Amino acid sequence: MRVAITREVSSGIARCELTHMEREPIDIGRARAQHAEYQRALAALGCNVVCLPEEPDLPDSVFVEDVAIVLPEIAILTRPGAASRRSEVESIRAALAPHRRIERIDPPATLDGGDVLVIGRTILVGLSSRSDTRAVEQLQAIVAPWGYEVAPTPILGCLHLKSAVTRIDDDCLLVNTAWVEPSTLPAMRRIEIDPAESFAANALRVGTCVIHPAEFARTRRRIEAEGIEVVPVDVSELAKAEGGVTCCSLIFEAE
Ligand code: CIR
Repeated sequence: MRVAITREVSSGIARCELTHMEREPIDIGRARAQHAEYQRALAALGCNVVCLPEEPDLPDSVFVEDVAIVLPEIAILTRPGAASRRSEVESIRAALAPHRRIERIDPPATLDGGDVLVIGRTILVGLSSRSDTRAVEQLQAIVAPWGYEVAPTPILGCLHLKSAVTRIDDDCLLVNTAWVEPSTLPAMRRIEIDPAESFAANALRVGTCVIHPAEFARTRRRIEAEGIEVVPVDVSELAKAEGGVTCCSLIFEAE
């Protein structure tokens, strides 16, 4: 069974963290409707969606990806780089506990799941304003028993590694080369985003399809031209909180 953990959009989302974006009014009703559509897309792609209740006092809590890394063998709770997000961790621990043995990143290290990209036995970790080398060292020690190598990866000008690069097929990355230097990535087939669509590298692979923000039609055509099926979802309101499609779910296989 494929599980997708999500969380309702917080009524406090207007107070979200912003790093590279100007604050714009967020229409909460629209954000919730888009989030519901996103969850329907996950369900249509075979996910058993487990939606956690709203956390009014945790503005960014819809972005569950940042709080945990779920590997087939173990789950690792992160210590988010933004102090305002650290209380998001406990309810995610409870949601993951039935499915995985759980470890955690300890202070003073910080790590956001948005900086973590797993490619086979390589775990890339973006060195961002949220994730540091102490977290890289801790993560390496936690995952070493299963043969994973953690690779710190510099990024420039974006929030998270997965703002700059995501995996869209077994052998293919979707990349914004303005935000990550391709030579620091594993040698794989690469599709570059359309340069007019800076935020288009964040795609969510589910099975053989990818969920991708509907507004990035040029990049979508590039992905489809490579024979990959795209499910466009409008997440424009959540994007005002600096979130993309990967950050709204934690997807893993469970018994
Ligand atoms: C934050 O700054 O933490 C949130 N406003 C956005 C987090 C987006 N998460 C992600 O891309 N993984």
